[in-house]
Amino acid sequence: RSVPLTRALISVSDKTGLIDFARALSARGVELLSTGGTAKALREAGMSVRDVSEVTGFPEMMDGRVKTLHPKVHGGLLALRDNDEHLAAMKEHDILNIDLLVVNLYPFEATVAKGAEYDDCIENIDIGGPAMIRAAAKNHGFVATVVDVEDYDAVLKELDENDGATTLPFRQKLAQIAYARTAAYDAAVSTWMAGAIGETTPRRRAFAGTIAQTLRYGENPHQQAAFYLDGSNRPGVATAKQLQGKELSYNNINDTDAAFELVSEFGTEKPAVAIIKHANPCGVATGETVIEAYKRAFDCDRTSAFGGIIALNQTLDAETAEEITKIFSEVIIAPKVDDAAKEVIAKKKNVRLLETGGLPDVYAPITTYRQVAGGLLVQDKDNGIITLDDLKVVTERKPSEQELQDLLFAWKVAKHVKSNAIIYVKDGATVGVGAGQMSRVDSTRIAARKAEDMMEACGFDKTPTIGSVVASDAFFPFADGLITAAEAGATAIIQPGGSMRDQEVIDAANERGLAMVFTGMRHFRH
Ligand code: 93A
Repeated sequence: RSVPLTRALISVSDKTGLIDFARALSARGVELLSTGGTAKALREAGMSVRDVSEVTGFPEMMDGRVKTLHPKVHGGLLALRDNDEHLAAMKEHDILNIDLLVVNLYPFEATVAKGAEYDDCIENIDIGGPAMIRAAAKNHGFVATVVDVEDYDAVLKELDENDGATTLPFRQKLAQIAYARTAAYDAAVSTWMAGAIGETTPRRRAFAGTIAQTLRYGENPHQQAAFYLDGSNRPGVATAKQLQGKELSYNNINDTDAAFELVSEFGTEKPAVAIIKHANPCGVATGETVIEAYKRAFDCDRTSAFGGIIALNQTLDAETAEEITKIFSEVIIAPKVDDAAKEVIAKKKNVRLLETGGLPDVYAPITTYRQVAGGLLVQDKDNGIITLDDLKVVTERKPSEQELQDLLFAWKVAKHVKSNAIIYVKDGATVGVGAGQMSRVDSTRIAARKAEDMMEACGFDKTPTIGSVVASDAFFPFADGLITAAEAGATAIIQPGGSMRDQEVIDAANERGLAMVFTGMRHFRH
């Protein structure tokens, strides 16, 4: 069904491309109706346009809160052009048909993103715009709805190909886009409000996203993919400035996020570095200097670090950049990169370098989503914190001061490792990471074996796990995992506790002189 385009209502906050588009519509004989600011812009460009207020017979009022909310507008958008009663109502009430609606909404997401005050955000919730969009999109049998500047050209093309009319498939496509926009808009409002009033229950949250980038492909080259921003402006891969290198891929974004979220756990008190492969850390370390932290993280698993993603919690300096670029890395992300470091990295054209401007508040309430067939799993982000006071010593021997510090370090890392997660740590650096195994004892073995490999590769005089501490993301169901850790040289263990066989595990620790603490909290990550 083709509908000739005779009249358009244009009401846009983002006036990009407006003049050219409106002029092209005018040139095709389309009458233009507009709201205040839009009409003004069009008149200034020398176009003739009718004010919506003239059509409705009502002035725009209440600071513009009421501009288009009027039966003359909504009747013109909603009337079925093939329904005699609708046509009679139009005639009786002097309602003009509107065949094209061009609206882009008050910039709510941008207002939130720039950190505006509560009242300013509220004022930027568009009411009339979404109402018109929903009305026009519902009536796509007759009305075309444009909500995106990027679709202006497609409208002109459609008109040219159809003798000044729009076709039903075209209007359907636009209607689908229109509802996606109003849904995302309201989700953004709801998400912002949740944050503004401190509502952390994820039960009634909607996904809000605006597209940031169409990705070349997804996890694999045969999958299509895109990257959406949630509007929270959280420092990290989504908001970082890319200083150099190729476009980020789907996997890069996923891994870079894992890396930066992990390293952000360490604040900025002491330099920390995390190296990530396939969303799991293959080395995490603190150090007195950034380069020291990097070297120690690298030594955890030099083999896996190749082609990894490196995250820093502090400024990347030239010395560290030199060290990092000795091997190939996919991405480097840091709060800041100093000029000398930029020059060093510039020599490696393929390395993607990201600057975030800061660290996120890692304990801010955030909702996470995971799709399952036929549904969506929604939960609070794992923001569990364990401090010294929460630890319960369950063995005869108490951990030493150094062991305690390392246990807490290992526990922090464990939260970011896929289950079953086992992390060996010594002096503020991981020395073995066992991730993603179906059996906990396998994770314990793998991490220890990798550490042995590193003894040879790095020329250490003994296996790095000797004298280390171990974190387990969930309880040891049997003593075998703990025994394996003890055999690898571990001296202390941190784990949630809560197994039916806790006593067996505690006995095994005592027999071997290990110290063990329970957290009472687990960190599954799947
Ligand atoms: O405050 S509103 O929710 N009330 C309305 O009745 C209304 N009608 C259109 N905002 C309203 N609009 C919005 O005004 C449009 O969605 C558009 O973003 C903006 C355009 O205003 P102007 O033409 O004055 O620049």
